[in-house]
Amino acid sequence: MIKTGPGRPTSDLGFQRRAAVIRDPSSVIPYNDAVLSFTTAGESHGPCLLAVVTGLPYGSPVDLDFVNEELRRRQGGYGRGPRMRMEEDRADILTGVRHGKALGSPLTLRIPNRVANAEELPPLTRPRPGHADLAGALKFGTSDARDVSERASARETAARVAAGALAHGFLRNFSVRAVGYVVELGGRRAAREAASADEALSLRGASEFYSLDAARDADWRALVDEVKADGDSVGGVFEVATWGLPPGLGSHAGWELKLDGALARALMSVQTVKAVEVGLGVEAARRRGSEMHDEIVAGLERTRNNAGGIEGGMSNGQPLVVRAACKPISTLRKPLRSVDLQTGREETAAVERSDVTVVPAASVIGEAMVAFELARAFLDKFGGDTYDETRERFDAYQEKISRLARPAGTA
Ligand code: EPS
Repeated sequence: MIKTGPGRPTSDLGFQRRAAVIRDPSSVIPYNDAVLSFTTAGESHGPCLLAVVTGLPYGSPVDLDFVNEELRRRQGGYGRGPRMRMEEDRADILTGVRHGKALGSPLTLRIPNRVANAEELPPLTRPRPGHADLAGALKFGTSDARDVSERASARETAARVAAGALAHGFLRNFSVRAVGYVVELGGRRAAREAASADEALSLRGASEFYSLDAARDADWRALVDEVKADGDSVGGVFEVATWGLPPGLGSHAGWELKLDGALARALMSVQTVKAVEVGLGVEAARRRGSEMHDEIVAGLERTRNNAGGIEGGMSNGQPLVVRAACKPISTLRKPLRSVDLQTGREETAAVERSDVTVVPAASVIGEAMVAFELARAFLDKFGGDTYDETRERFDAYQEKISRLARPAGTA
């Protein structure tokens, strides 16, 4: 018997290969058929956006309606800019699916852009503070930051949502459901209690800000209107809660295998995000151990969930709770100071069409990124070549852990 990856004894060659790839930090590169992964391609005003997903087992049902519903949600939320009224984001599948099921080959999703005028856009020479413009222009040695902003734009997140919703659709077959919602806008907090995914979804569906507290909408709307009238922008915080996650996803055995590390990286990579928390997050630093840790009681239940569903880099069977803080969007109608890269003179920053706030949209993007990372960890533990193999392994594991949770001597 060979020991591979995180302490997993196996003689199964498929598993051996998967574990070897996971152990390699370069496993985040796409086009690896043993690990669920995705990459995106496309510019904000190019012909289309693409997401290429690899590693979805053969025979997995592909729920394109769910993908398109999430794409529609990403375009919405109060505070979005005019571009969202010009686009109608819908994905079609170019490769990797037959009769509604994954072929186990690279799966390509395409979202056409209606506004596809990248070639006609003027140079962007006055970098916007907060945007990728200046760092990217310096990196490439160009005075036209348009070459950078076309790709740095949050328009790219449409492709992430498509890939994430595809992975989320896969997880939903195993009763794992992630719900992203806004918990704070411009420093004003919303209530965020929900006992189940169904309750969270129904509360969220009532709010035009995708919060669990529609009673907050009027106040937040007034805030966005005020900020807009000032030519300014506003940020906030979203949370993603996931119900139904089995324990043991991720691993304590290596830094690169930890689930919280993977989630933090995925969320931190979203365009507006400046901070990520798990469970109590920063607040944990202010508590004593006795006030922080979640006691374990009979049936392996927990008295509370301050850990946010992750201990030792692994899911622990509690709902997973992560939060991300979004900065205010960096394109301002009343622009900040900048320097023209062609003349070297101080000028005001470029003003581009933009949103006042993207926190509701960011909650959709965050949900997609979380779902994708969870699906990757799920398939690392249970995956095989086919959907049926994954299901068999998942069912056997569920049976095994339910025996552990039963007190000795009970049936
Ligand atoms: C976005 C599309 C963009 C912006 C926004 C998000 O479209 P356009 O630049 O044509 O108006 O509305 O981009 C940014 C927030 C950014 O910083 O670049 C989208 O599809 O989400």
